[in-house]
Amino acid sequence: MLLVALEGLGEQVAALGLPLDTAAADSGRRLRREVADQLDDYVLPRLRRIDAPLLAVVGGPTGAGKSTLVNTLVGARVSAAGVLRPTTRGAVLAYNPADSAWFEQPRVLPGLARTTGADTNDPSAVRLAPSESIPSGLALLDAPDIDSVVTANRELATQLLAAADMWLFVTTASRYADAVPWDFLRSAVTRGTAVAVVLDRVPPEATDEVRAHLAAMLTEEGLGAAPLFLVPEATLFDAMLPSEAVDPIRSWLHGLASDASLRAAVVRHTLDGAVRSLSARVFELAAAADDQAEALARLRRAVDTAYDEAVAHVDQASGDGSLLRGEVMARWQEFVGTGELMRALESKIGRLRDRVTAAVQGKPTPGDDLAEALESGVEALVRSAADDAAEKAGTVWRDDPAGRGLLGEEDLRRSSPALAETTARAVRDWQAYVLTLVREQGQGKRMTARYLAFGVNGLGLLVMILVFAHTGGLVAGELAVAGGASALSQKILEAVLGDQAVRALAESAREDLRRRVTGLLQAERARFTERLEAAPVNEGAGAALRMTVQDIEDTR
Ligand SMILES: Nc1nc2c(ncn2[C@@H]2O[C@H](COP(=O)(O)OP(=O)(O)OP(=O)(O)O)[C@@H](O)[C@H]2O)c(=O)[nH]1
Ligand SMILES: [Mg+2]
Repeated sequence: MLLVALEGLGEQVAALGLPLDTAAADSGRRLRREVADQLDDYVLPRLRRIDAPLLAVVGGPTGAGKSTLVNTLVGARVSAAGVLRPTTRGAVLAYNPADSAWFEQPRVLPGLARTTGADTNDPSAVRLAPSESIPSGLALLDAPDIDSVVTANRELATQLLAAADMWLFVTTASRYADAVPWDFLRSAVTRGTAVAVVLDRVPPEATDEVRAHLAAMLTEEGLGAAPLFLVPEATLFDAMLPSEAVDPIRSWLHGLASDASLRAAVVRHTLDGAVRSLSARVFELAAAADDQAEALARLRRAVDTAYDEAVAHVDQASGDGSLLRGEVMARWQEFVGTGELMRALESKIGRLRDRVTAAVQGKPTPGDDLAEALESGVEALVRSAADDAAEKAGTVWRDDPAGRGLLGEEDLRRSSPALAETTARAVRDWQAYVLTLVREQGQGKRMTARYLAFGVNGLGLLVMILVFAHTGGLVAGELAVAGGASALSQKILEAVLGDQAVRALAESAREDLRRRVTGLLQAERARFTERLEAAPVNEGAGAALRMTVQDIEDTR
């Protein structure tokens, strides 16, 4: 049950995306790696083989005498000890031949190859040193120095210590107060790893004083219960200490190895501590995952606000007559003339037809100019709305580290360069669509004199004018002109096509324009949202992690 839950945690952690540069991202990414390593290097393999022999990793600073200690306990030079610092560069594993099935297969330290034979300093391999001097049920692993100037050493030592059921921590009487060993011991406390401490090279006259001092330090760091062994300074023989110098350590190890329940207790202590420390870290990791989801939502909100506003603005401005100004009005007046058109319409159609025929068919026809003026009016409206939105969303993203990370080198504070072109095309397509609508509505009326007088193009322009001023909202001066234009358009269209048809036509034209313009702005918005969607942030990841931890805590 616990194994299943922890395997699930491993999968969740491996799948957790932390792509956004939030405040918690760096620590989150570190935690993600640590949690994954602790699961893969120790917790999961240990749970899968709970009855495997106990693995005691001998760790500590360089020159402390780790290899010398292992050699002495084995009673043979299985690991080179030397004056060159650092000496040990690869792992050496000493175990009873009865336990060879456990250690010769890659169940323990699966990342390291097995070698035998002469001394090797290959950091990617573990050298196997089976020996009858090591009791069955327990293995000793000589590790490189933890504070090494050699990066590979430091990394291997860290990996080996992470895989340990127990640390046999070796330091010397002259160096035990150094900072680095204590950083490591503190991490053992955090991880809940069982620790025993060996203090090497203790001058006999200082034994009591040093023991008291070190014991006090251990207690202060939460390691008061750790067994503490002092090894007196002695002359070495064949790279080994006198056998009796390590008697207390040897008999403690033998006692541990021969007592299955004691061994199990050590494993349980370390496993329990590992799972507990995992839980705490996963909670922190979950907070980092929440942070990602929040940042994503924040960035999305900025984009949505900016572009929703742009859509609303264009929607409003394209219907409230704002477009019926300046150039458009000038072209409109050329197209219909002021007042006369209306009168002509009322007094049948004779003069009107002449006028509009000239307008529509002349070269260059005022109708084309008006269509063009409308096109550039819409284009300018869309572009300024898109520029505005890009400026707003782009600035929020620039000012937010998470957004900045998603933008990379890109600056999205302006609308895309292609927008002018796509807008012009969209407006032309809309105009063509309006003409199609007019043709459809004109079925059966095509031969009427009024229809002929305006032609499809002329009526189409009138529809467009109607669309651009349907919601009111004009200021007084403009109202007279633009409102007049729209009222006139409506009158003419109703006279030609009938009121019902005009209403339907204007509605369809309006809807189609709205759809196209919204589409243009959506494409602009997509420059931002595509980046959000490509970021592998799972919004439920934080909650899922917390649930899994709860599950693990309940099972434990
Ligand atoms: N006199 C004396 N020398 C020792 C003792 N322990 C270790 N040495 C010497 O100290 C040096 C370092 O010992 P090693 O056992 O290689 O130390 P280590 O901790 O394995 O060092 P690295 O492999 O570099 O991490 C060697 O020259 C040993 O001979 C001791 O108790 N007494
Ligand atoms: Mg060594």
